[in-house]
Amino acid sequence: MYSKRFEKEQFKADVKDNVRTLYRRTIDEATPQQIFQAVSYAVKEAVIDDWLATQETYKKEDPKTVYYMSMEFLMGRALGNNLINMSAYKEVKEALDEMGIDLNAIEDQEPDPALGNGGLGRLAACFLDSLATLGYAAYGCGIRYHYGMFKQKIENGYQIETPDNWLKEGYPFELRRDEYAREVRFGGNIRIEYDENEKRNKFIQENYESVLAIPYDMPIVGYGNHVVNTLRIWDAQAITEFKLDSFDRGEYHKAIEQENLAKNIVEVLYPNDNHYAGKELRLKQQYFFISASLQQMLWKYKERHDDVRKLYEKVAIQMNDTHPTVAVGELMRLLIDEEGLNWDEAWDVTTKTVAYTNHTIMAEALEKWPIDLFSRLLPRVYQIIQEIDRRFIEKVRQMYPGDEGKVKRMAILMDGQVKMAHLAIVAGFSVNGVAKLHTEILKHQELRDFYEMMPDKFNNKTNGITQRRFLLHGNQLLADWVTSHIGEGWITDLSQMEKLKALADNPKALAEFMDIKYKNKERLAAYILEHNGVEVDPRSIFDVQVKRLHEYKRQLLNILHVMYLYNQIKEHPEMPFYPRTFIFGAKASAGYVRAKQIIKLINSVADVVNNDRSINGKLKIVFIEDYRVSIAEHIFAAADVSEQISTASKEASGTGNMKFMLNGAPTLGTMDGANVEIVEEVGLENAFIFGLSSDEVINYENKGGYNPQDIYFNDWDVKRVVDQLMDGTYSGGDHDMFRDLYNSLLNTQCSSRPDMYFILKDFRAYAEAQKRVEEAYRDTQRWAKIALMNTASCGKFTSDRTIQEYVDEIWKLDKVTVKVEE
Ligand code: 26Q
Repeated sequence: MYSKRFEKEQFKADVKDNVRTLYRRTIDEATPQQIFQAVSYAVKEAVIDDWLATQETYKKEDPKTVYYMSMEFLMGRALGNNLINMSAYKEVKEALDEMGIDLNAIEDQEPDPALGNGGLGRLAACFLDSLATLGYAAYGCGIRYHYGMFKQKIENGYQIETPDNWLKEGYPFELRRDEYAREVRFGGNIRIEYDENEKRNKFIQENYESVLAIPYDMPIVGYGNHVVNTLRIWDAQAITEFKLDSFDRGEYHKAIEQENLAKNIVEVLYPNDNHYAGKELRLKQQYFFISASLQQMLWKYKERHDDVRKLYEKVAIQMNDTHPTVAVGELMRLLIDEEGLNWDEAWDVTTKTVAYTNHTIMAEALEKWPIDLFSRLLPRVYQIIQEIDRRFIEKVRQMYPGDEGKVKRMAILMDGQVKMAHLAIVAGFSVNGVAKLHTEILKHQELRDFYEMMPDKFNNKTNGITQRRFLLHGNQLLADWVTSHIGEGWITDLSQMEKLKALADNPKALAEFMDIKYKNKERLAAYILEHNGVEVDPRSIFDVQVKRLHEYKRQLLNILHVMYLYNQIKEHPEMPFYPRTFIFGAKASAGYVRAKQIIKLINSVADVVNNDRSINGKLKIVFIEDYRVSIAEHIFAAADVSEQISTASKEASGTGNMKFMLNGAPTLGTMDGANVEIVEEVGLENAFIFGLSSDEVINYENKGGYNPQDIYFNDWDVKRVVDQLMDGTYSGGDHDMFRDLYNSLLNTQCSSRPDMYFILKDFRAYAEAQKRVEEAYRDTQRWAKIALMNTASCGKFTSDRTIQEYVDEIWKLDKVTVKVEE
């Protein structure tokens, strides 16, 4: 559009050149992967100009910078997104067309960089997109896992994990920066030595192991503004070259150990989502990237400023959940031990620099590290945390004399554990939840003591998503249609979507809108036919639940309801029933047995139902293998119904819900997380809400739960589907295959609280809400209006809005404009 660099003939020549220099081949001889690499290098070339210009501007203007610290960045593919954000997608598509190359096929050659699990990691990626697009100086800091989120295969209905070797072919959009390598030290002991010159104690780490952290930079391209920020992910390398001529046994062993440490530390992303596992290697990963990032940050700050006491004027550090919270101790260590500040000075800087985002109230997700492990691995950081804790408890006792309950509940070090959330709250100048309801629950339930003591820290930042990836790239048909009606302002100002409301009663516009949905459904149907061998009818209702598999997200409720519908159809073949396609996509953490059983159940039900000719294809069930960002973009575009059915109070926010809404799929859901705010925006008449409220759930929980037998014995439809878990209907006669799921719903002996997630309790309400969906869908006009109203009302849920709030209320960044010659 505006860029000379994507002038067609030049671009074509560049691609040919790249194929030649990279592979010594002509374009006709090149494989699709080689063409992908050649195209990507041509794009990277253009990106680098803006990248340099941006860094130049930052140097000149010295804006305040945010460091977004996260163990996860679920970026998804970069090629298409970079082209979109450089406004070069259509030019490049044309150029490649003229060479007989299909850009979509080339995009498909890129592995999904999946350096994250789910919501939290994808949120980080959306935030980076918005930060660059809004023109704020930002670094994402994370880990260059050699293996990202595992690839999921479904074999015989079961999930099989295979390694995700995303770096196998070489990743064209990263840049190794050896010149910025840093040393990170683990273990050993601390010797205290009095320094006569400085008149203070020095803390010297001895007998430690160390690794070299090497940064790789990835460009984060802002939309249409020439801003290119940096995602800096750290790789590890052994610090001493392995000396084979060393005959010193001690050194020899140490060399091997350090070699192993370096090899292991960045090997693989832990696939737990919303679940804490106290693995030593995980803590090493955390400290590794935090120490390297903070050293780098301080070094950069000191390049231009001589007083680290004023660090907070130029730097904000956001901790994405507690995973990077060791940053509190490490920043204190660097300020005291390396920069020579005294405790009070260092504490002042730290507590004005770091801020914390909480993403969950699930107890099993809270990080609590065993003190013996923590202090052995990070002896000096542990000393510092002890002192933070001592001073904090002193303050609690001052404020609440005699209330030792408070001390026990609020201490950072308690019962042999380091409670990372407490550390993050005590040190952070801001503590935020990720949706209104979630923040309220934090303030008044989970973190009540902290909220009472320091209410000013607490604030809400409702999550958002980037419309550039999830509409402009993922749903080009709808994006073009929206632009044809309201112009392209929505791309950087999603509130403009509101203008579409003028079309809500315009039959022609509604027909166009639904026609686009239909085309997207055809695209997904073709994918399903190819990958699942299942034929689905694009005229059926596409009812979709895609997200990580977790009991609280209640995929089990969904599939039990499908079983119920199947029973209904079989029993009343004449009953009017609008054809439905239930689409699932979900990875279960490798060690989460019950989640894996639910995947098996979904596939088993699919097998029976999809092959039952007697129901005339009224019901189809599809499990999309290896759900990930790239396929997600197509799924959202094709969805009619967005399943957001978590047990109320459990889903902190959800962000998939927003992606569905953007693409015109109404929410079928509980009043949980950001669903509450979605309903606020779109209106109850354009959503399908059911089930217990979060207050009701919390009340039951406080009473020790409810008795699912009351429902089981009183609702025969419920009893029937629950019994079908045990009677062999979906297991080829095997009565044990789903016994554990059955027990989880009913049996007090088998789980502390049967039906912990209120599946049976909410079943009837869910079935009724589904009935309302069917009714609404039958009325084509009415449905089209509901769908359109969802797209038209999604303005609030852009991550641009979220980031602007973080900037205004937490980070206080300066806006930057990058000028380049066109
Ligand atoms: C912790 C310790 C050890 C190993 C793994 C973990 C771990 C890893 C990932 C704990 C939690 C996570 C991920 C949490 C997550 O994705 N939370 C989701 O965050 C989204 C963005 O705010 C919300 O929309 C979702 O509601 C929330 O579930």
